[in-house]
Amino acid sequence: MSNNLNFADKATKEMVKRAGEQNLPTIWNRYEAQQPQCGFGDLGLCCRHCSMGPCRIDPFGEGPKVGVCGATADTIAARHIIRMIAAGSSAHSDHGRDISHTLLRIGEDPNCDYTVKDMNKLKAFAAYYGLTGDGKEMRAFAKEVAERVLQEFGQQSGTLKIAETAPPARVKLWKELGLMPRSIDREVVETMHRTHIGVDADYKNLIKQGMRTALADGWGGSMIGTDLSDAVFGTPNPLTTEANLGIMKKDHVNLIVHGHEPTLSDIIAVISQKKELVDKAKAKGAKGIQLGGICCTANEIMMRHGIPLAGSYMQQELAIQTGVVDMMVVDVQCIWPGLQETAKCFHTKLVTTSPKAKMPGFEHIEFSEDRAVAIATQIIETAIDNFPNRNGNQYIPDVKEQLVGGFSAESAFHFLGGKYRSTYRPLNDAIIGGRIRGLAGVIGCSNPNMEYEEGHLTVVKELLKNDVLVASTGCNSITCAKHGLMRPEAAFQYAGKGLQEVCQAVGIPPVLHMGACLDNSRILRVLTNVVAEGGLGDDISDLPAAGAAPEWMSEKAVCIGFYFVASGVYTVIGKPLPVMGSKALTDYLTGDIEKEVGGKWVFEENHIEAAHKMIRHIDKKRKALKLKPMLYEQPFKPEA
Ligand code: SF4
Ligand code: MSK
Repeated sequence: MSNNLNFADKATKEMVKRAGEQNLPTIWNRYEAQQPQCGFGDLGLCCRHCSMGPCRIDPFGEGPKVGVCGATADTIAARHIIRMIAAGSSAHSDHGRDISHTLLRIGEDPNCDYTVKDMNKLKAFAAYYGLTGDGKEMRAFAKEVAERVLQEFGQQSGTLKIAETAPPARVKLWKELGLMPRSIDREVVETMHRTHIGVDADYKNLIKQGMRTALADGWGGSMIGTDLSDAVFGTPNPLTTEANLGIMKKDHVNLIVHGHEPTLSDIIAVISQKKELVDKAKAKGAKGIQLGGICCTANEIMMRHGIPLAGSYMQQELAIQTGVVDMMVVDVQCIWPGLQETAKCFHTKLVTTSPKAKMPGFEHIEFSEDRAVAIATQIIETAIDNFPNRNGNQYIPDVKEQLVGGFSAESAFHFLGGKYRSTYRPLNDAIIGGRIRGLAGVIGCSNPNMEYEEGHLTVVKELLKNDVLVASTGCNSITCAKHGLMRPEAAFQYAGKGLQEVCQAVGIPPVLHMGACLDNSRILRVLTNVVAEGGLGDDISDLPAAGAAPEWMSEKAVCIGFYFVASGVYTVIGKPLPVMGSKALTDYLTGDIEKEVGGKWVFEENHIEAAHKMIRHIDKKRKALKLKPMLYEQPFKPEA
């Protein structure tokens, strides 16, 4: 086994130890079995875009410096990274498209199981498109908005309307640079076209298209997905719940939802405590039904229903290895096909539900929105029926932690504005006055290539200590929740004095859970609202703010990073992007790109140094804005 097994999380530590004793498969074993991984791939120097290849570039020795077609390391690495962006943008944007279709169904089908739960949010969203809904009843309005927003995906002229909600200075810059996304699907298609053999070979021109494709996600597909999810399922408001494997109950039917899209899991959350279903569970010998979530489906239903978080990305098979998961039902993204090998050793039923994601060894119960309640009921009943099939190999780690989660761009700062006033003024004043040093978005996955959660926890704690308020999404949120960083009292334990005062005054934790990885668009909104509130510059790139994904792994994370960079954010990741085989491309992404878009990439594998680089950047922006010195002494004082 790898020596990366020093887990900060006691539940994971216990379960991985048990897995070793029982010879159960884990992600860490599979990672170990892949070593050494391909160095060409790691550096971005392999290409298989045509059958004259595959080609690889020798970065050090006397081997070839170009592919069969003559493509250089710069071209190959740039083409590869923007294909990663296209995949990430597609994943988020397809999710956003599906939610748009749910809204359309609400508009067209009088018997639809969904409704618009937050009409104010829908109206605010519709206003971006000049739609008021005046005189229209709910369904007609839902249809009108859905039809308009669906044009954003496939329109043949103009640019994305929703991207114009970025700060005006940013929109102007994008227009000058030719970065305004034209339509969501078009940018992805054009990226695939340009990276076909014999098309675009200029690395900067490729990256420009990559950024436009990423912006089509962050300020397009993801933002539409987040806003319409809020309209349909409800805009989150802070609530209290629990996180980690210890949320499961031995005497209950445990049903784990996993993936990203909340359309099915939201209905499961709504109906799972219906008397008929609970009675059925009791008839099978259980005391009730316990829902829990993994990955971003977990974040979605935690934010809106308080359903506890069972674990993050890296804990998906460990949940099954407790022996008490009667069903794991999955939708799309971040689900390991390898779960089937674990499930073979237990009674757990694995169920796929999306026609886009079938997996060997999983039962398929296809979800369809026109029968949402009926299918969700069938799924819960199947989980209940499986309860008596448990075998003796059961162990739930007695580890869980409380959290306050469910902050949206509206609710987080409604809080900061006080009970009756929704305004960003107090937040801006706290930054201007030196109580809060700056803002950080810390987000993203975990990866077996580094010590699990060490990156997230080190970066976040170092930022808090230095009075940086942290907004979190995705699996970083689950990690922060599991480690007690999302309890309001956490400010007293981890935050500097200035941040403590702000958290205490408004009753928020120092790390704000802002949702799933789709919901990084909420962080874009927060930054936009801070700019609009005034006093901190005209653009996102003026703000004392930075972003980090210390343990990233997915193509979505690459896309998210690029849309933050293209929005003007200093963006730090742990393991470098697979571009290091091209010095020119690496230098550009971590250097000169900042002169063009105001943001850049930083690769930093030392997590303390990663946090310090973010703070140095925050200080540089504070200085440029001529803000007051910090009110209280700061532990990290960058050299002058
Ligand atoms: Fe090789 Fe060029 Fe084909 Fe890529 S596109 S596989 S570098 S010949
Ligand atoms: S689930 S993309 S591991 S954050 Fe969104 Fe977590 Fe990353 Fe998947």
